[in-house]
Amino acid sequence: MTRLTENDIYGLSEELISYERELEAKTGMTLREIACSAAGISHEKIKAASESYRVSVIPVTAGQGIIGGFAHSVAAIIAGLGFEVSVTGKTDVSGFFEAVSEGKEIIFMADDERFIALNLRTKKIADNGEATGRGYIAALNGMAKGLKGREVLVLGYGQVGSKAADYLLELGAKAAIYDPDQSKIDALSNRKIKVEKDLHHALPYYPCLVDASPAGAFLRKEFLHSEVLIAAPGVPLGLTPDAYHKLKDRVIHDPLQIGTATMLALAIS
Ligand code: PYL
Repeated sequence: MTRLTENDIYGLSEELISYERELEAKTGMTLREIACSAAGISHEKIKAASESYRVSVIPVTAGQGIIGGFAHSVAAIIAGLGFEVSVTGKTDVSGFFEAVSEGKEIIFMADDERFIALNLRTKKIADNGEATGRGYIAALNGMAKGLKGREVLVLGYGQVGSKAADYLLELGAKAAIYDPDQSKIDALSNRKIKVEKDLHHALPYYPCLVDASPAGAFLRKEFLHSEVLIAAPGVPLGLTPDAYHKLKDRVIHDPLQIGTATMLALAIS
C-alpha cells in the first residue's frame, strides 16, 4: 500500500462536509450507509455503537514515522460518523496505555505496514486493506445502481484489489482482474474471477473499473469505456489529471475516508 503524504490529506477534516455531499450525489449513499453496507450491519447497529463506544486514534512513530495530520484526519472521519473520538496525547505504547486507561474501547493506529481498528470489548480487528476494498465496492454498487451481473475490472490484485474482487463476487458481479505480477495471478484462489492478460485490450470493454493499482497517472480517458464508472481507492490516482478532470463525476476517490469509515463499521460488526 502506498504511504500517504501530509499533502495527500491536507484539508481533509475541513473539507469533510463537501466531500460527503459529493459522495452522496455520485452514489446515492452517505459515507455511513456505504460503511454499513460494506460491513453488513444496520443503521440501528452503528447508531447504538456510537452511543456505547468511545474511540481513540494513536499516532505511531514506527518506521517512517508520523504523517502530519493523519491521526486527526482519521479522528475527524470517525467523529463525522457520530462517535466520540480523540487523538491520544502520547504516541505508540504510551498512547495505547493512555487510551485504555481512559476507558476507550475502539483503538485506531497505523504503522507503515498496517492500519487497524481494534475493538477491545469484542476482540474484533479490522484492517484498512479489506475495509477499503469492501467500502469502495459498496460505493461503486451505489453509483452503478447495482452491480449484480455487471462486468467489473479490478486493476491490481494486492491487499485492496483482492478484497474488492471477493466482495464483487458476493454481490453477484462478474469480476475480472489485471495484474502484471504473474505470482499474484498464480496465487488467485478463486477460479470464478476472470484474468485479463492484455490491459489495453481489456480497458475499453469494462463499464466498471476499480483502480487498486500502485501505479499513478497511466489511465487516459481514451483508453476507457465511454460510460465507465470508476472506484479509485487511495493514492496515487491511476487516472491522468486530464482524465480525472473530465470523468470526476463518475469517479469515487479519497485518500482515507471510505476505508476508515468501513474499518469502524467492521470493528463493531
Ligand atoms: C492507511 C494509509 C492508506 C494508504 N496508505 C496507508 C498509509 O499511508 N500508511 C502509513 C500510515 C502511517 C501513519 C503514521 C502515523 O501518523 O501514525 N504511523
